[in-house]
Amino acid sequence: MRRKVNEDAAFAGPRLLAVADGMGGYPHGDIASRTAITTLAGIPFTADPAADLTSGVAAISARLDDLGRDDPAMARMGTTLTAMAWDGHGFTVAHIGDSRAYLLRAGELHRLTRDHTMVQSLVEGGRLAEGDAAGHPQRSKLVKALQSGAAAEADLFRHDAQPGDRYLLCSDGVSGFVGPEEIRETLVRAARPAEAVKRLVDLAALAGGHDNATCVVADVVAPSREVPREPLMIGAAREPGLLARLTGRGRRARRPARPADAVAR
Ligand SMILES: [Mn+2]
Repeated sequence: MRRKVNEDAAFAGPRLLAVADGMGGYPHGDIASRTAITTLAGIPFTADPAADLTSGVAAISARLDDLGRDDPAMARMGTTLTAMAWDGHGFTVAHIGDSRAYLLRAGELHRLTRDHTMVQSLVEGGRLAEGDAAGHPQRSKLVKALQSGAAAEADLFRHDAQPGDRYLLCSDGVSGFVGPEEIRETLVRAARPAEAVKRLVDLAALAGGHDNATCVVADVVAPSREVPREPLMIGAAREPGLLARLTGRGRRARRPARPADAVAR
């Protein structure tokens, strides 16, 4: 089963990887996730991605507030956001909600982000076993999101990359239905990011995933490799005209490559 409206949106370019998932419980999650992705995609990233992401998150929040003020139906709409901005040696990560960023390095899967969910708080407080979290009926209940009329409190941190690293950003429509070992195996086996993306979305569907499943996979490669530069915008964020915004930017020693592949269903 799939939702009629895709509430996920994503962006994959040489300087920016991002996934946003419209928050359930209020209408217009698709507008909120699209606002997050198109706002970030419009930012001219500088040598200070942390500052860029901080102002980007503030700009998204202000835009959501404006939309909510103009139309009461949008007054509480919200979205998750997991975004990674490349600086030539690693990423600055901005994260709020329950979309996730993973790293595959030397065959091991590492989760880079912490879910802002009630269930995650229960797990950390020792009141719920980690293994019971994925099937918990309240697992999608967010304690933080980018929401119209609310303060934006995203986690912000830097992460060093290495050539050979493979990164996955995904919405809970993937991570809620495909277990960590399956994610790891898929990322290990896929020769190219596009294969991993397709397989993960297929696995989410096979597992009976009833949510939009969106992911972005990117490889970090050595500087000599020829890298396609065309950014890709998908899901609720697909709007021709914004696609070329990031091309020609970021001539750096290393960059996430091939470029990133992404798909949304
Ligand atoms: Mn979702």
